[in-house]
Amino acid sequence: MKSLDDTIAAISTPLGQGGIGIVRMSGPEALPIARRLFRPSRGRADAPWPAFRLRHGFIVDPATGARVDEVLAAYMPAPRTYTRQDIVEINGHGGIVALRRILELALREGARLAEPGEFTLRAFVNGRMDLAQAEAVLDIVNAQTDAALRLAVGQLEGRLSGEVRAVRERLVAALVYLEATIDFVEDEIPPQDIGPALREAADAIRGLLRGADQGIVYRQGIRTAIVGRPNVGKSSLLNALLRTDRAIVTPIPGTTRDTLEETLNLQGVPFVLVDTAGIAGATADPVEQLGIERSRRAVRQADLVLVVVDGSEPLRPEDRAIAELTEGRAAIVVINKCDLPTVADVTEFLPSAPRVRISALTGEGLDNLRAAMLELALGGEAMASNGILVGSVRHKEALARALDHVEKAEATYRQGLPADFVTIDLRAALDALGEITGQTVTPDLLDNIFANFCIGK
Ligand SMILES: Nc1nc2c(ncn2[C@@H]2O[C@H](COP(=O)(O)OP(=O)(O)OP(=O)(O)O)[C@@H](O)[C@H]2O)c(=O)[nH]1
Ligand SMILES: [Mg+2]
Repeated sequence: MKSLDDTIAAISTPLGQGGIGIVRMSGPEALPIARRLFRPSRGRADAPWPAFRLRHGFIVDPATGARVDEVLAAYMPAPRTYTRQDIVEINGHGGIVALRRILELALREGARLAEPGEFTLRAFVNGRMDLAQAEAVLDIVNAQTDAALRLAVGQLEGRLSGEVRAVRERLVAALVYLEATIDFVEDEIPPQDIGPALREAADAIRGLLRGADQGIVYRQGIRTAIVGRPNVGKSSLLNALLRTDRAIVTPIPGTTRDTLEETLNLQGVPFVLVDTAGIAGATADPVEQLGIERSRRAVRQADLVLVVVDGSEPLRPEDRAIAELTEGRAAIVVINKCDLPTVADVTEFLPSAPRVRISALTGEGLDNLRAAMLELALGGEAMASNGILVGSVRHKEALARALDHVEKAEATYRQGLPADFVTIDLRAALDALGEITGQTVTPDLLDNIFANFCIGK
């Protein structure tokens, strides 16, 4: 793992032109480096730097004395900071060139460029937050809807961690008792029934797992591919759902040649809509062929497929070929152009999928389509407003493993097997739960988690 004692620096605001941009430094050298670069507009440069206050001044290249930017700078001494280390933040004008210059100067003066998520990694390692909370920081940055944000903030506040800890404490108490019975002769410790504690722990984990599929949906969204043969109205449907003219629509088959993605927020669930090139039978056009290959890939990667057919025409062999592509996936048959007389007979078409008749042109039926999409995504339930929803596949997987071990421990305990049999599973369950909060975590896992962060966070 990277050294935690280096002083790291990064541009912490998005790249591009903005009103302000922030260069952040964390580590023991943050203040000395800042002192070498910063000239206050008032007071002496060598006077003590006031803590937790914004100071106005200039960043100056110490080698040339040239002014680089006019800034507001703040020094936050350890330990009451994000990383629990000394932090200096320099708020420059948002231009990317000036921010890069400030960062370069900080690096030249001895800082090291921060890796993705390294500030938050330090916050975790230095005990300011546990792992689930650190991951919540990433989720807050990435939240696409209010609901996803609410979940992430709840997790940052430690609600999931608190619940997981409570379960761990129960299991630890049971483990301590069992180990005592192994280590001491029976009559030295009062007998205790740990059955109820194991059952309660299992119930609590089951409760967390129950909401996990929904939580993951809110957090990660639903990849929704819109597929169909050319000209059935896929792009029109995308536009109608988004209420924009995002995609080009023409009466010419083969208008959309590449996939196009846009996020739709339906009651807090982010649906990543993917408009695709119409899948035709045989085509000689190489561009069209590539587009069609992408459409097939979009179906393979989708959580949900909207299979669009033109209701004003009989179904064609291509429609059936497309239907076959969706096998094994959640799909909705969207019968479009219902403002025209209906001709298509869809009774035999993807018989197990729900079907919705719409007109992308007039907007008719779109409410039913939205309802059907939500139904498939959430199984008909809305998010519990105060419940804890596990929103990450990683957490869900760890919980499932923990539950498995607790159930095994319960079974061996009830069979009256020697305590060692039970403690093996209790330890494994504790390890699995510890992966969520970070109490038991491997460096590889940490690297994996923090690699998803952006630099400067
Ligand atoms: N009457 C009627 N026409 C529609 C409807 N939806 C789309 N159209 C028309 O159908 C034609 C094709 O629409 P697009 O949205 O471009 O179809 P597409 O499936 O994206 O086509 P490709 O990109 O070529 O695969 C356009 O002329 C649309 O105006 C509808 O609900 N009713
Ligand atoms: Mg199109």
